[in-house]
Amino acid sequence: MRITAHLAKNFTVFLISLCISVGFAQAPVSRTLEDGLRAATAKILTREASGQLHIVEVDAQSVAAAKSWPWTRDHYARLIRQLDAAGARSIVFDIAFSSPSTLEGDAAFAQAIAEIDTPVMLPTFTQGATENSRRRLDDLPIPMFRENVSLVSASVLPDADARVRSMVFGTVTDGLPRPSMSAQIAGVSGAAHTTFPIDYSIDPASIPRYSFSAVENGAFDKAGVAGRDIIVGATAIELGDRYGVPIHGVIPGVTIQALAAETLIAGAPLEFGWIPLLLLALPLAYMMAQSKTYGQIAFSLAGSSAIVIASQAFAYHGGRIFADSVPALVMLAAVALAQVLRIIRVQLREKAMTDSESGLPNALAFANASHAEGQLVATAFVKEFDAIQSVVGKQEIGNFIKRLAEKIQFVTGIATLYRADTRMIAWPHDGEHGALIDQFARIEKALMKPLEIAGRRVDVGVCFGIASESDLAAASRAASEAHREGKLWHAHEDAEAAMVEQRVSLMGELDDAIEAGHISVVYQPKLRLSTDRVESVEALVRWHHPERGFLRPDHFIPLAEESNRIEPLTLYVLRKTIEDLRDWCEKGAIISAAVNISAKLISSDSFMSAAERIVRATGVPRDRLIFEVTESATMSDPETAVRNLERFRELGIAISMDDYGTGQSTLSYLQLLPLTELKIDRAFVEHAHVERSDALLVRSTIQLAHSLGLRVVGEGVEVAECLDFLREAGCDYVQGYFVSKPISAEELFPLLTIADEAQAPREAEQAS
Ligand code: G
Ligand code: G
Ligand code: MN
Repeated sequence: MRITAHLAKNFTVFLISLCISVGFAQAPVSRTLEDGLRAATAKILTREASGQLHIVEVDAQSVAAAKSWPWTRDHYARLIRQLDAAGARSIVFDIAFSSPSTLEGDAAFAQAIAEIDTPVMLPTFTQGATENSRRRLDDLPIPMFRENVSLVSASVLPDADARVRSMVFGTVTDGLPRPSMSAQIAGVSGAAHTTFPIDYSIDPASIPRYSFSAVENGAFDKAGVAGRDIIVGATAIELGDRYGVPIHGVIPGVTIQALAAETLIAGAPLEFGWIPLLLLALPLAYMMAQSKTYGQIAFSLAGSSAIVIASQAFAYHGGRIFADSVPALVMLAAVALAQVLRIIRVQLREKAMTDSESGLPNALAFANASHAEGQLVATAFVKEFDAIQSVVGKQEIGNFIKRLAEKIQFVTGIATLYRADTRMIAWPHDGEHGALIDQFARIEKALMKPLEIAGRRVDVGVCFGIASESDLAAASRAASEAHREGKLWHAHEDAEAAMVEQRVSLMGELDDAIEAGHISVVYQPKLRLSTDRVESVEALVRWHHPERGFLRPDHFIPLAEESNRIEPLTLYVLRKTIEDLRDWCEKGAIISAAVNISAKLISSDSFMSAAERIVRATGVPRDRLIFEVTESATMSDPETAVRNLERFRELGIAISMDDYGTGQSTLSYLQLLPLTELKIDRAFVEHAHVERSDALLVRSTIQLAHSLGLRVVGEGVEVAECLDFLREAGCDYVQGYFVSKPISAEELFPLLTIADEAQAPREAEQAS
């Protein structure tokens, strides 16, 4: 579909260009350009005359020597006798003999013609009877000369611009067809009144010349004349027989006749017209139509034109073929112009689809992008946009949007984000709603760390909108709605309906999933830096859904929280963890294990008592079980939280503060809670070894935690440098992909330290 449309568009451009060039071929200006081009080529590719043709010129010197003008014709008589004696092959006169002169002179010439062996040719001219008249008068030599000569046509026909470019093969004079002088000399025949172009690349100076008076007096190179064709004509300026021609300026008619004859001697040229080179230009133009940049177009146009002109020159010089190139060049220029216009249009279109501040594609670009059926669209709405703008300044706002987009891109992995509106960034989403909501949560988390804009740290709050069928406007409205309601996200009605359905069905399956064993628990090691051993782990839940495949906890934990299914799920994880923990302890491992406890459960009495029952029934070793709670979980209702956490403490469960740094807790607040451990959030740890501000925060947090008697875990350690940094900063434990990914209980056990082995370091530590 696209390809045919593309071809059709190309074809139209071609057709229009072709019409322009064909139209141009008919225009007089085309002829002018063509003549100019031919002249230029002829000037560069000059050639020598054949040497067969010699000129005897009635030059100024000869006229001066004769002392009177017109001279009497006995001069001609002496001339032809000399030439005959020297063995000339033929003698042609480009001088009119149409009126009588002196009796003796004329008689002497007539007699000489009759007596010599060399054939003599005299000219006939065709002239207008009066200026502007169409009737033509034929101008023949007087009868007494006509006896022993052949008559040749010597008419010269200048073009409209008074330049002589072509010559006829022959004319009809006095009712008889006669060859032109040049056709006769070259021995070429052609139909009367058809013309051939004179080859002005032949250098007139290479035609041998003799002064009339010298020949008449026998003072010339006789051997040089033997066997040659001689053409006699006037070159003296005062005799006036001169015409304008291309390249050589104004030259005597006899020289034109000689060049015309030389043209035919070299082989009659062929006029091929403009079609062959236009055909050659077609594939070149097609190639040019593939150019994508101005540079390519210029290069292609120059190259194609050079090929056309070189072909023209080669045909002319090598094959004596005259081919016109102007229509072909016009065709190339037209296609180049069309291509330039196309690029300009694409650029304008791109400009219209780009947000000038941030350089991101805009809403128009979103509308023009192709979207899969049923694709969702998400928008992020920047809260307090005006305040941010006044802080970073108007000129940095684009930069701000770009940085924000990068952050979202980093979390979502989406290739193209759009600036849907001043304060809104949008992106398409192909998967389920649930995954999108995970993304929102992760973006929100990533933005807990301020953005760095022009040296300023900017706190950004966002909320989100979702709509289905790529309805950007609906998604934007939904995001505004979320903002109004103070929620993290809001879904447009259609999207909401689909989500509710998905959620209900997923949560309906959760209970069965536990029963069916689709829910499992994996453990991510926390490495203790003082011993370089794994002495603690975090339990992380996994759901292997039979149809949907592996579901991320980020996806179903929030759903479980909302639909009151988090309690049974957490109790399941707790039971499983305690089971494994006891198993490891019985085998002598030094290990503690942490379970994540959602905010909701901390203040839930039913969860409290259920957890209490399990812990009492199984009797886990004191302080080997840890509950990880997040900062925000405890802050909504601190009193209840503190009371409940105290109850866990009494059961011998250690409390760890998860994701530290992403909330707003203060030192005094931390003191309220019965904590054992502080986990610094991944967002700060990840780059602490390269980013100064992060390093500072991590160091001061470690100091603070130590002063409160807490041990510190650094989360999200992915590289050795980061681990080294934390060790140097005094961190107690590290967790992250560099140490290990979350692994199964079976995979974990070999990594653990068995009590006997660890005896020595343990004792040493206690002693200190
Ligand atoms: O490892 P992972 O991608 O699994 O964890 C994603 C998020 O889900 C983490 O923030 C983690 O705290 C949370 N999570 C994992 N398992 C549990 C669980 O059993 N209960 C709760 N409440 N959160 C969990
Ligand atoms: O929020 P909580 O502390 O429960 O987070 C655990 C989450 O962190 C899990 O999703 C786990 O897969 C992830 N995680 C653990 N180590 C790393 C790490 O080194 N890099 C990254 N990017 N994620 C990690
Ligand atoms: Mn955790």
